Amino acid sequence: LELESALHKALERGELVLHYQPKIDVSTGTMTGAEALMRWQRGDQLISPADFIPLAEETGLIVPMSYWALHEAARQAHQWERSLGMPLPVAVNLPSRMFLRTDLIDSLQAQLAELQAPASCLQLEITETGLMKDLQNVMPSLKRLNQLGLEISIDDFGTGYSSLAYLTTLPIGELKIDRSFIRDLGARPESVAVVTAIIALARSLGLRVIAEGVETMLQMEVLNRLGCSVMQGFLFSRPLPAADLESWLRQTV
Ligand code: G
Ligand code: G
Ligand code: MN
Ligand code: NA
Repeated sequence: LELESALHKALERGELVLHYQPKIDVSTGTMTGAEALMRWQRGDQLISPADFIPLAEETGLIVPMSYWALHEAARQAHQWERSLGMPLPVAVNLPSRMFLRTDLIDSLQAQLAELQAPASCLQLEITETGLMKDLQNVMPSLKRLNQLGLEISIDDFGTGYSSLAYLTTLPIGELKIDRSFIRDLGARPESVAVVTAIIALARSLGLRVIAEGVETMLQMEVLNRLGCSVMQGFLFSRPLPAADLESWLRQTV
């Protein structure tokens, strides 16, 4: 209960921050976007979302926190688009319950209008498990978001028992291969098989594919050889504060 009220205050006081992890296309050496990952700056402590997102979900605080994250990510993406002279979409992680809210579309539209930002500056990540748990109810919302111009990405793909038949009807743009398969790429032939299958699936459905959790050159090379050139992971950069990502970008890409 103490943590709950502290988290509530954190949101009001602006103690939540977004860090950004770049998505890299290794075939062109360019940054194609970034994923926003939330942290709680509590005094001089930086608290991981693993330690407060579950509580936020339980208490419903995740709703205002998600709206805050969407606004902040859109603001930052729009600023990068103007300062870098190219679109740099920022992906926000949303729990499936956000897609069930009747106010999601209107709120997003209002936020984008206020920022004068295009819908394409945001990408929305929903986990495969969250999506499949509530597919029928989430679907109309995905359709409207897609019509608005927001790309949907399925996070942790390969862990959540997707109905492949449904996948063909979903208005999604990207599959994000779960980190567990990337981690074992050099060691387990089974992981190579799963990753190969996901890449083929994405290709045949006309979806983009990205690998997350890339930590080694070997993983990068295997992925690139298998046909997945867009990647995210500690090999390239940890999630960074916006200003640090800008310095990283100037030095690296
Ligand atoms: O960045 P890190 O590895 O610490 O994130 C841990 C977990 O918290 C990941 O599963 C990530 O998806 C989740 N997470 C990070 N930021 C957000 C957020 O803004 N909203 C939600 N719902 N989850 C987040
Ligand atoms: O659940 P989601 O996929 O959104 O979680 C992203 C989480 O993965 C973040 O907490 C981020 O810090 C973490 N992450 C990003 N890149 C790597 C990586 O290369 N290795 C590991 N172990 N974690 C990573
Ligand atoms: Mn994610
Ligand atoms: Na993930």
